[in-house]
Amino acid sequence: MSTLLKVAVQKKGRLSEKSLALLRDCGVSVSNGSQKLKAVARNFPLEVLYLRDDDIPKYVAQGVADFGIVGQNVLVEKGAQVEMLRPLGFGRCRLSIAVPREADYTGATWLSGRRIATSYPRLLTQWLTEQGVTAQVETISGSVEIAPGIGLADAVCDLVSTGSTLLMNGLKEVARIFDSEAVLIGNDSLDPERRSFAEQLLFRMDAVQRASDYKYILLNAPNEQIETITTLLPGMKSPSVLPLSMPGWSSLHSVVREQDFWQTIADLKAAGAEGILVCPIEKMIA
Ligand code: PRT
Ligand code: ZN
Repeated sequence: MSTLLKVAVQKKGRLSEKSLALLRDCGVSVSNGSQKLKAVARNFPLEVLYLRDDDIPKYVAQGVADFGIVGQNVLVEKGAQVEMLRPLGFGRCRLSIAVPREADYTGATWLSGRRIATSYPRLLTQWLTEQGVTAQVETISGSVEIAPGIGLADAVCDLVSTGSTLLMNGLKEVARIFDSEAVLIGNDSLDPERRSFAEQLLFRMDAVQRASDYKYILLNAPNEQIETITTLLPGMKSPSVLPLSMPGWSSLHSVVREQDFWQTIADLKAAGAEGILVCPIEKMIA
C-alpha cells in the first residue's frame, strides 16, 4: 500500500486556489490541477487528487483519499460517512430560499404546494420538513437562479455569497437555511505510517489557522501602566516586557485576536499605550 497521504481538492472552481494555498502554507507544494488528475508534493509524502467537489465526500468515505477539502453544503448534501475534522474559514456562503421580487412571501407556508428548484434536494427537504411545509422539489444541477424566469419553478434554493446573482435574476432572498464554509474531511482508516504524516499535516494546519486568527502587536507604555495593559493583552502566556532606553518606559510584545482587534487597540490607547505596531503572523505554534 502506498505510504503517500492522499488529499482530494476541487479541480477547478471556487475552492481550488484556497485549498492549494492552505497546503502551500503548510509547507506542501504541488502544481495546480488544471491539467492533471493528481500530483505528488515535492517536500511532503502527500499526493493531491484533483476532483469535482461533488465526488470528494464519496472518495474520502471509500478511502480512495484520506482527506478532502469541500464545502459543508456538499458534505451534508451527499450524506457521506466521513469525519469533519476542521472548519477552514474560506468558501463561506449560505444556502437560501429566494422568490421573485414581486412575490408576497410572508413565511415558509408561502412555499406550500409550490415548486422549488435546487441542486440541494436533501438540505431543502430537511428544512421543509422542519417547517412543516410540503412543496415540490425540482432538482437541477446548475443555473438554478433562472428557473423562476423560465417557468420551471416558483422559488429557488441556492447558494448565495454577495447576493448579486439573485438580484440580477429578479429574485429576493427570503430565508437562510444553511451556513457553509470549506471544511477538511477525513476517514479513520489510516495505517500507522500515514497516520503519523496525517498528524503532522493537521499540526501544520492548526499553526497556519491560529496564525491567521492573531496579529503580533508591539507598543510602548509608561511603566505604571504595564499591569493594566497586561490584562488587555494576555497573549499566548503573558506579554514580553522590555525596558526602553528612556527611563520609566517599556516596550510590550504580545499577540491579539483578529476578531477583537479594534476594540483592543482602543482599550490600549485609553490605557496609555503609544507607538503601537501590528504585524501579521505567519505560523503560530501553541
Ligand atoms: O466543478 P465542480 O462540481 O467541482 O464545481 P461546482 O461548480 O459545483 O462548485 P463551485 O466551484 O461553484 O463552488 C464550490 C464551493 O464553493 C461550493 O460548494 C460552496 O461551498 C462554495 N461557495 C462559496 C459557492 C459560493 N460561495 C457561491 N457564491 N458556491 C457557489 N456559489 C454560486 C451560487 O451557486 C450562485 O450561482 O455563486 C452564485 C451566487 O453568488 P453571489 O455572489 O452572486 O451571491
Ligand atoms: Zn460541484
